[in-house]
Amino acid sequence: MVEVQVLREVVSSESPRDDLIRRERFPHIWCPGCGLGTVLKCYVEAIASSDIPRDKHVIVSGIGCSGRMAGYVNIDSYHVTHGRPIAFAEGMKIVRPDLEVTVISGDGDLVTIGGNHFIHAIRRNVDINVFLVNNFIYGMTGNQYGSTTPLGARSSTSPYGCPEYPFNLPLLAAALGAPFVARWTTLHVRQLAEAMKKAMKVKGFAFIEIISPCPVGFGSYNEMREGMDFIKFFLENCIVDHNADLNKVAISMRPGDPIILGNFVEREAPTYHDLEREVFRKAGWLK
Ligand SMILES: Cc1ncc(C[n+]2csc(CCOP(=O)(O)OP(=O)(O)O)c2C)c(N)n1
Ligand code: SF4
Repeated sequence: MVEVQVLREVVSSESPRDDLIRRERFPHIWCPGCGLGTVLKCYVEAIASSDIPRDKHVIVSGIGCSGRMAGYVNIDSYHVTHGRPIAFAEGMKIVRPDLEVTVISGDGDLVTIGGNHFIHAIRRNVDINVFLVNNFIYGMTGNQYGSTTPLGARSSTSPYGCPEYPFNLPLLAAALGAPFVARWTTLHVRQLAEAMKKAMKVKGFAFIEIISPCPVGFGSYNEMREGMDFIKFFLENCIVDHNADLNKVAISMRPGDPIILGNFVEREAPTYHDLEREVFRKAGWLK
């Protein structure tokens, strides 16, 4: 009873970013200790402090706990089929280049089922932001392992340890030519919101891997049953190194193995939209 009362008070209290949040949809679906609320907070802070008008921001999410993000942000938002938010966002940006299109979704959605769209959008340097929430597992559907689950980590489908090597996502994105590549955790709130703001300014594919606590899913299989267990783990194991050798930033989630964070790549490269316009000009379709 006391908990319900506290929840009501939290839901009814005001926040300076209320206009950017769909409060009528609260309480949200996320578990206690989940990192997704912090990701939402950082995203609305980045929107509010960006110099891009609010009605130009668009969010696209796929399916999963992380995929519910689009439902809570009070801007034009799209909740699309599993694995397809990047494809959807690419199409929208091509038709409406004036929009600031951001994909926020999970690791399962964006690089396991949706991995093909991820690599091709980066290869083309489509001008969108992709903020991937990595909780190392398929949270919503019962904690199966996916392409980011660390080698040896337990899940409902790997009770004796995951037998696969995970993606090293900053290395993958950088190798494909992304002009902006960063990684932060939900403990690093200020750096994460700043990185999101930077990403919004980048011309081209801007990628942030957000390491996020999932105490109810990944944590329950790997002895981190409380949100605070993750926060403590991040405090003890994260190292910020903007110039890190990206060959060495794979995550094991084993105590003592660092999680390397930073804004790793910041460079300029012609975007798909620039190159397409050049072709149209040569063909005489544009002046
Ligand atoms: C085509 C299709 N396949 C499978 C599913 C079932 N499904 C829904 S959410 C999900 C996992 C999402 O995992 P992730 O993106 O990591 O998000 P999380 O829930 O961990 O935040 C799956 C497999 C689906 N909805 N559609
Ligand atoms: S299952 Fe994990 S990711 Fe999903 S809401 Fe719960 S803590 Fe968050």
